[in-house]
Amino acid sequence: MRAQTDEPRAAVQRADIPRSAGIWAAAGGIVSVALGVIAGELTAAAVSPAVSPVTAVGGAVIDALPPAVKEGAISLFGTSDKLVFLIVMCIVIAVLAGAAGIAETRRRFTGIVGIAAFGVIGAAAVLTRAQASAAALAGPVVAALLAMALLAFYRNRYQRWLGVWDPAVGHSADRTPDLGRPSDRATDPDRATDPDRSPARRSFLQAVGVGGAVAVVVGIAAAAVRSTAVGIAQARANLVLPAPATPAAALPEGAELALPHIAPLVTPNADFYRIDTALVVPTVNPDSWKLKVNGMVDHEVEIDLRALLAKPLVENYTTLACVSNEVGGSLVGNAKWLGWPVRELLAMAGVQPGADMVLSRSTDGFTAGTPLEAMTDQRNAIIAVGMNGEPLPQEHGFPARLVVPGLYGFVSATKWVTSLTVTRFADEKGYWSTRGWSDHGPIKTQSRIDTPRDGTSLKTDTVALGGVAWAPHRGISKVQVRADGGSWQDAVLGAGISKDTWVQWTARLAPGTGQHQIQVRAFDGGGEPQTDQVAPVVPDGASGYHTITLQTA
Ligand SMILES: Nc1nc2c(c(=O)[nH]1)N[C@H]1C(S)=C(S)[C@@H](COP(=O)(O)O)O[C@H]1N2
Ligand SMILES: [Mo]
Repeated sequence: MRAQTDEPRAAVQRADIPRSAGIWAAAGGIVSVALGVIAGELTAAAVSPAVSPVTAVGGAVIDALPPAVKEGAISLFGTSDKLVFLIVMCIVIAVLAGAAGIAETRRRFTGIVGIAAFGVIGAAAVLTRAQASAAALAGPVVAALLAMALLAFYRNRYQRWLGVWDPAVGHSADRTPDLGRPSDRATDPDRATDPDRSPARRSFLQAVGVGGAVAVVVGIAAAAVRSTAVGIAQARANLVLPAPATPAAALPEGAELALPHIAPLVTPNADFYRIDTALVVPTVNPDSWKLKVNGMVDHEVEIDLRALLAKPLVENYTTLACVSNEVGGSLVGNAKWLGWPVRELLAMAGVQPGADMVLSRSTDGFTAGTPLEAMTDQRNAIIAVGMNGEPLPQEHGFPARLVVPGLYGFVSATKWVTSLTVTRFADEKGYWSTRGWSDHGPIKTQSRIDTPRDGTSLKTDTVALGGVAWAPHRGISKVQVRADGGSWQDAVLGAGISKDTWVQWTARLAPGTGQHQIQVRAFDGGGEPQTDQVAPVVPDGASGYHTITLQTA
């Protein structure tokens, strides 16, 4: 044992273990875990397609993060936050796998027990997913068992390479490095006195190389298999939306201010902000998609996509906003949505007295609690299938989502929606409302300066300003700007589409030369000004005036 090692033997150990051995031990761990994870993903794809072990772990981590950290990630990485998260997760897994590989060669079973622990964590994570059944456990279990078996295999090869395999006993020594006496090793034909040249070394390295190659090839194949997503993209491309029974009116003359650098009146789909908790965009097969209505209803009803598309569809512009939008932020957009009024579907089911909330649920387990009233009054609350003349993009909820004018997305805009449960606020809560956000989420009146950008230096002493203002479902009646806390001046408003959409505005200020603070504020359709009270995004949306600093000459 190492503790009793006498000096000459210790010297042999140091000399005989090649520097690269630790790296190869780590590589063995990484290959073992990679192959295990791939096998687990394939198993999951076969027996429980809705739950992937890797994204389940990632999703569980995301769910467990405090809202402040999530907000931080959103503002740091924007829409690429998921890709960054997945990459970080892969790196963390690889580092842990490498550590398990090294640990296992130092002391048998330490790495294997580590992997087993991860298997348990993976199993727990899949069970937290909304779509999980007992079958979902197969993925992490297969992943962990295969990784453990492979790690044992690599450890044996590794120890054999470094000369600790004891053929008499048939298993390797308890600890490495424990190289035995050089003279013993020389008697084994498999071992050369120089471990860098032994056949055992070649055999170990080959095993790592072959395993790595298999991991890459099967990994790519598995990714291809997983892209049933591709099939669904195809189905989406082939889907022909019916003409609306009630088309949106043409944009009014002058609604779009022909000013550069202001957000366009209608946000193109490719530029529309995306916010959701899904690590991988949920793929929902339009042929099997159904929307169920249950809960406090006279009779449960269910509608599939064909039936939905056969309904008289309405088309309307609605501005969607995220509660996580900072003052001046870009998590807001305006699109032309095509869909069927939610109130019609609720009427088919027959809402019972006493209900005051509709809990909508998506395939990925996200839920939103919307006031029943917002879905039964005359506003354009719809089950949307189209966005700006196309089927919903996959990341915006294909094949169907909710759009409810006037409410932040977290309490209304469920994407990939599959059920509506009529219930009461006293009985149920939506996803974010159990995580520090409020139950109700009316969109606060807000305005934003798009041009000039904050910090710009101008060569003139007059400033041409432009931006957008929104108070969905209340409308915007007035926008004002001011410099350095002076008197407010009215901006010119675009014609506007409806009270459910934002308006563009433009204004001119002549604050003189120097450095200036420019502010904007909006008034809703009832003449109510937006508040100057500064509030953070949590729990019910940011408020305060968007303020920029300019230098004029
Ligand atoms: N299934 C699902 N739907 C969801 C979410 C989600 O995380 N999952 N996020 C909501 C939030 S917080 C917002 S702001 C809107 C954003 O919709 P968009 O990504 O189409 O802009 O979707 C809502 N619908
Ligand atoms: Mo949101």
